[in-house]
Amino acid sequence: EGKGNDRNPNFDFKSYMISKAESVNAALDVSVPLFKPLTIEEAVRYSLLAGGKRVRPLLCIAACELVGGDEATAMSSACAVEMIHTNSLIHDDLPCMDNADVRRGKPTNHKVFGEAMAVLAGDTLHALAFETMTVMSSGFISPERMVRAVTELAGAIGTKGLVAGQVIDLSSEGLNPEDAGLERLEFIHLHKTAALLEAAAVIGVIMGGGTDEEIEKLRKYARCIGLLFQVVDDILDVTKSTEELGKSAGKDAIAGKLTYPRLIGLEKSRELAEKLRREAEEQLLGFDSVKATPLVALASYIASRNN
Ligand code: GRG
Repeated sequence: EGKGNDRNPNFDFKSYMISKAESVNAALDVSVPLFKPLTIEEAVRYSLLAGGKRVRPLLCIAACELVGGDEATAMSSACAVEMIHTNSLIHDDLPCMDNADVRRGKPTNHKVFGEAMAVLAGDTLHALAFETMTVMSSGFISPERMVRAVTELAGAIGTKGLVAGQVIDLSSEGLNPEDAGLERLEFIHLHKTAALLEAAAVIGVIMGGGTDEEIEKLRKYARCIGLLFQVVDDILDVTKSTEELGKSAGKDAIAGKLTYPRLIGLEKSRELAEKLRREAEEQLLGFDSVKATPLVALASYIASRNN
């Protein structure tokens, strides 16, 4: 399990993921040095280095490598995308949003450093993302490509991206899931989850010197795996809650969260997941099949994860 795939039987995705995550973690570590007074840098490092899966940086690097670029060229952008992601998680967990106590297996940022510091840690990551990607990449790529990449990342955050998804998500609270509709659910996922994955992939292609056509293929690939991630998440919510009824894993399903199985049923949700995985893979057909291997494996990993 997890070792190899059809096109490249010797490819081990788990090892690939771990080794990329290690490079990203090392780059993130040096991107936020500790200055005195310590609190704000500590708060930033606490969440940034808390050990997420680093899917977005991996996607950025793999997309860059797909079109012939290398890891080093994509690294600062990969870190920038992860900084924006961490920023969104810290703010999402605040009492005025999701009011969450635990994130990445640790107490949330505001639980440890207080709400004011958590807001500021998020703001710091937002600024640091753009500083990191622009300062660290100058000399690697043309100013024109850099501007395009910055525009792409900015676009994924605001009212065309994360913020839009969060606004609609917050305004859906208390709606009867049956009345909320599939369109609303898809809007939320396309903005809260897919938008930043799209930016990660597209920026990777831009850094690697890819064409407009390649950019759009990777955009579509990332949109599919973003939705796939959420459909699988919803399916796991249901299957877990029936397996261990009443335990915390199934809490959301029981509380009446808006999910795919709730709207279209479990069987149709599984079909949708398979369709999205296939659609994601199709976007990679025109590329060098060895270079596409990590991205094919990423789609399969997201489709078949079971916790
Ligand atoms: C200030 C950038 C910013 C945004 C404000 C708070 C907000 C608007 C949006 C919330 C966005 C959000 C929390 C989306 C959830 C996306 C998601 C699928 C999170 C889980 O991602 P994983 O599984 O987590 O990749 P790890 O911890 O592995 O990185």
